Amino acid sequence: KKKTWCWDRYLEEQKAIAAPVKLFTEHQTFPANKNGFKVGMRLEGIDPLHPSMLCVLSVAEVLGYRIRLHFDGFSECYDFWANADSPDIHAVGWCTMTGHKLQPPKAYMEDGFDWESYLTACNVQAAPKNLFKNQNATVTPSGFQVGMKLEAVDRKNPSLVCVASIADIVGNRFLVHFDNWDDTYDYWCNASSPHIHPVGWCQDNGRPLTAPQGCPNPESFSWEEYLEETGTSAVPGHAFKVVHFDGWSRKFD
Ligand code: MLZ
Repeated sequence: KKKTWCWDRYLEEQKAIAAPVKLFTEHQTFPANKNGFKVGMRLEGIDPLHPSMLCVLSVAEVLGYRIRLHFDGFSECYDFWANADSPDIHAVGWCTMTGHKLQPPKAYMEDGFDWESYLTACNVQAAPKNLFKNQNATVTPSGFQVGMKLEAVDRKNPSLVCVASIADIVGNRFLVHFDNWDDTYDYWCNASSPHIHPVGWCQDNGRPLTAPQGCPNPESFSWEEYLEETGTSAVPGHAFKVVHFDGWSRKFD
């Protein structure tokens, strides 16, 4: 007969100890730390599968410091979990304020969407502004500008370092987009991310660089020609923060 699995016996068998609760942040402690979000509240947030898009979301479930977010008008299968202090979520009106396009609920795609009439029509509340943390990081990472080029790890295919662009900047984070690929490969990161490198890094380190999709001669891709053709510039080397890992380090100009 199969015994039911339990932590106490498992730890004993493995001669292991549980990581002490005090090592965890309040965000990871469950379920003691409540957050102020309530089911039904509306907000704006980044679609994890399309990180370039900001969408109309509602709080579908609250569990400790976590909230389940739902895309208004879409199937529940796209719901996702976020921490209450996630930098990926914003109060109603944030897109208008920052000049971002807001993806409306499905039924509103053709017609105009505006928050005020939507909230009234649905008889729902916007999540209060004071619930949004991490919204004050207005220090833009110096040296990074939208449109600048860099070399970045494709996090879905981590063996590839590819030609990429800065597609958006919010607070201290920016959106890495891969040239001529769709936005499902995009990701948000900051200047000290280990996944990003300045133009020329692959060459300097004897690593292959993946050219933009559809590049006629990917083998003979040249940054110099590409920057010239596209009328763009490279993110300056000094913008990248040097990151040291155990056993290796890298240095930039
Ligand atoms: N095998 C994958 C690679 C995609 C690489 C994209 N890098 C941004 C494909 O061809 O879909």
